[in-house]
Amino acid sequence: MTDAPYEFLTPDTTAEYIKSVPEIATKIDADDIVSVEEVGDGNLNLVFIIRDGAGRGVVLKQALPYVRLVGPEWPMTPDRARHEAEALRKHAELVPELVVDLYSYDSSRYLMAMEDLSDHKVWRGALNEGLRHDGAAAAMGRYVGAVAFGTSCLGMERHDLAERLAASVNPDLCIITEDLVFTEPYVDAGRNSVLAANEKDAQDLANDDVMVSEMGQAKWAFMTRAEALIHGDLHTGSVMVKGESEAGSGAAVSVKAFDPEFAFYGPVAFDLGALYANYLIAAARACALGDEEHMRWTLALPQQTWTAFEEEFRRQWPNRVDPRVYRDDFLENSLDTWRKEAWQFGAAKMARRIVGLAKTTDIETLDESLREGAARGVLQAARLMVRERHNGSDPARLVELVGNLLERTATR
Ligand code: SR1
Ligand code: MG
Repeated sequence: MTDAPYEFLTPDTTAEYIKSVPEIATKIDADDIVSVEEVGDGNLNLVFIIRDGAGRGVVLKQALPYVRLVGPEWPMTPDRARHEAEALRKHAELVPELVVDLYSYDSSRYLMAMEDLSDHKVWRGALNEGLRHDGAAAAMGRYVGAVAFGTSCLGMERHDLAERLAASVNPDLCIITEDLVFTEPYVDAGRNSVLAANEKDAQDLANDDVMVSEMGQAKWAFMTRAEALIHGDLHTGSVMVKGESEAGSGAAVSVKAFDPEFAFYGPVAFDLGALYANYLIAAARACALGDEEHMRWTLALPQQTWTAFEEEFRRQWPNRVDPRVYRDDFLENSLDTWRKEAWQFGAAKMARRIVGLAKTTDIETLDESLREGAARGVLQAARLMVRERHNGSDPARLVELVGNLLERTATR
């Protein structure tokens, strides 16, 4: 489905556009633009960073009516930009310091203006460089916890919730996830690819009855459980981090989620699983490169995210809108369910990034000889996680379970 044609931004039209929108005209001097950079390295959109002579900047992001990664032959509703803008606004009501600041949304051109975070790094890139941002995983756990509580029936009045839920139905983007994350790694639709050396690993994954059965459960949860307005694509490429040192490492002084175009009312643990998966993929890279220290650091991140998530959710719990039947047993059951589901969704996200469309630079930029073992390790870790989650879902267990496996499968 493509919506009506609309004007696409070009480097030459950004200044004129900025002048026409009062919310951004004050953020930057459109008569003194010194650079316009197209930096859209995601799979879907156009992204420009515009700077003026005084060093101020804004980001303009426009949804194209197709999937950029593939081209116009894969049409995709640009209304995803509205979902992104609405999720950013709602999430910013809850944790403004953990979300990129949205200045304006233009529904006629599916175009957002937002703060320039050029003094931050995309977390995936930082992880690939071996940089550490202590506290970033906890910040994202707190973000997921605040969103889980604040956008659910625990944190919202029922009419507001129903209206928000209805407006958040995001079928085209959800279908991408249903297909690419939960289905195609097991039933190839012609979009899968792996190194020749990993073909048997991909076959073993697709033939793994336990894994496929777990993916059926996970897909069902994704398609039916409207728990909260989740981010929907919370991988490390959807997080910006700023370290305390110039080099960009050390304690994270700022951590911001962005790019929630896949947002919808879905299962809370899906966002946790996305984070876990991408931490473990970063660990596979570090292991392949023989960077034991960075591997250990990344393997500890799931636990940091979970702990902060749980703390935030428990902190909010006394404020629930209607405590009549949502008693403490409900809290404990919910946390138990999400703790376990985070492993399952994490496994789904790991397998898709190795076998399916839209892979990660963590693995893809490795030399082929190293990539073979890293890819194998991630796939085997996913298969182990769907089994082991039933034996204890404390994410601290992932350190040894996944760490040992990655060491065994490495081809360095
Ligand atoms: C066709 S879009 C491919 C992927 O890019 C996004 O980041 C989502 O993860 C999606 O699955
Ligand atoms: Mg994205």
